[in-house]
Amino acid sequence: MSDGRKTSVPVETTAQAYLELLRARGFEYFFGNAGTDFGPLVDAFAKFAAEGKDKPRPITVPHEFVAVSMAHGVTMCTGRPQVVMAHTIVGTANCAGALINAARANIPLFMTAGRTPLVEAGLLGARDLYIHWAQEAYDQAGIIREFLKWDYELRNFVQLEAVVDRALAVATSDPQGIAYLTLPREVLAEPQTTFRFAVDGPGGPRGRLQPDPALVERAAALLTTAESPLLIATSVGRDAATVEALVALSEALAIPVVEFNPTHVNFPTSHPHHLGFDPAPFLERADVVLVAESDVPWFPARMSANPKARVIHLGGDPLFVRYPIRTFPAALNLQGDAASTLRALTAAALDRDRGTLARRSAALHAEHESQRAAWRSAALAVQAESPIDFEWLSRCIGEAASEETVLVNEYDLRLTQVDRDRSGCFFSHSPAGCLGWGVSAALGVKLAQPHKTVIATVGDGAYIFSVPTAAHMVSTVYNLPILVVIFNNGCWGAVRKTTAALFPKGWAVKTGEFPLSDLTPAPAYEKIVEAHGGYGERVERAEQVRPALQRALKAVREEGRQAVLNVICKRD
Ligand SMILES: Cc1ncc(C[n+]2csc(CCOP(=O)(O)OP(=O)(O)O)c2C)c(N)n1
Repeated sequence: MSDGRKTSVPVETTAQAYLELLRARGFEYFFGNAGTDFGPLVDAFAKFAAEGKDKPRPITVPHEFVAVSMAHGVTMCTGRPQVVMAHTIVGTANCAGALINAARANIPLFMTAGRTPLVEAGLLGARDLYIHWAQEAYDQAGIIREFLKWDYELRNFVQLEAVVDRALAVATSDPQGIAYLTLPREVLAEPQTTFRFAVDGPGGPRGRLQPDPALVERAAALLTTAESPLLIATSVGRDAATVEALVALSEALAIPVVEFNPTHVNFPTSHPHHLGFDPAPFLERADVVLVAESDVPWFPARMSANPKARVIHLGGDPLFVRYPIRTFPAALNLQGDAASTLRALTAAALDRDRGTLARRSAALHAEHESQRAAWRSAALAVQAESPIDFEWLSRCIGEAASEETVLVNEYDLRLTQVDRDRSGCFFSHSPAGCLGWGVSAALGVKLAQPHKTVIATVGDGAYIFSVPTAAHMVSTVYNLPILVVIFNNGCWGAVRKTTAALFPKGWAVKTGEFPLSDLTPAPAYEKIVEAHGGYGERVERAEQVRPALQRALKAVREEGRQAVLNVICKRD
């Protein structure tokens, strides 16, 4: 908690003061993609290095999409916000897709950008290059404002501490998101002598938002008396404490849990109450549905919920107010910290006769077992097929994952084929799904947790979107060996599948031609990593998958080299 203590440091410029402040506020990394606006910061970082100050550590990232996605990756496994800095309007534009991902995933992020010099002459840092005129916009933050919680421009040195602290407070308050600050060159370059600031920053802990106790009681009564309750979770595991709370509630009332499009481990997959990833079979009979941090608990166009079901939504923002349209039925909206809400629900649960609960739990267990048997058979049925099936490849990755492995999935890994029991052993793409995130997010995870083995699972499409040269270069320079497994089906399968689903008897299905979705002839993706000194291998036959994974993991774990497996898969 802040005790208001102040400290003073000698500084020569505002930029140096800014870095001192970031250091004091505990920022670990500074992901930068620099331009002519960065001069004062480049110089300040050089001074920092000469003084042996290693935090925030500057990380040079040669594409902004990679920089933001790496910061996303660090924060999703540590919870701690990072700083990214891009170059003026153009760098901000390159960040946009990754920022949309971070915003929809509620990643707290301090996003900053240079701002072309304000004045045309007369101040240190004034315009002196051709680009300095055209790189000014009437509203730089407007490029991405819809996905920000807050934006501001640093006007002068006097407000430096207040502005940075406000950005941090806003970004980390629930629901968490992005604060965006522009930094004019003259302000950063302005000469200073001393910087005096509060050691801890203002404001004590904000605490966890508690749900309305009266609503908790009503929800608990509904859940307790339900004959066929159902719990659907998507991102509730963002906070590891919530997983335990979810297990306790599920066990107390024998409620099955379905993870629909999970972004985190929400509930251990081997728990007998885990009933997979598709709510459809359970929705029709469920009389009470608890939706836990799930923006889309089911697809109304494809699955029908029991029209009489009482639906309870819980989470920091159960209405997802930033989504223009989202109208799932809601008997109750429990707004509040998810872990606290789940604990309160468990505590408020009424007595239910033990016989009923035991019978229900046994039925869930049986269903759980038969699901697993079916999933296993589905993978074994295609284990000899080449081109390789996604199910078999996913199963082999699941087997190869050890206790200390983190899977970072961008779409293609089949969740039914991997165990996801420990919090933090799995992350998936943002609900916004701007492709290219997976490889860089995995680099962020490796940066935050160097002792872990990190495997990114991506499609060939997603790999191309990930700006591979920039990502592999950062991996080499900062010693971040990860394994990337490319599920290479030679196309944008999602585009083909949705076309076929829309028009099952249409021209594309009839002719077998799906224009605008083909990614062949494909390059030898495994050679790209080789150019970066990494281990690359093309895998064409099903029986090669397991040994190839072992070879690649050996390169990563024992040789400290990044690796890419280009696995030739069949099209759906
Ligand atoms: C930046 C961006 N552009 C386009 C899309 C639309 N899109 C969604 S999935 C997909 C195909 C992804 O291809 P791949 O990664 O190879 O996976 P596959 O669908 O083949 O399994 C595309 C193009 C997107 N989500 N993001």
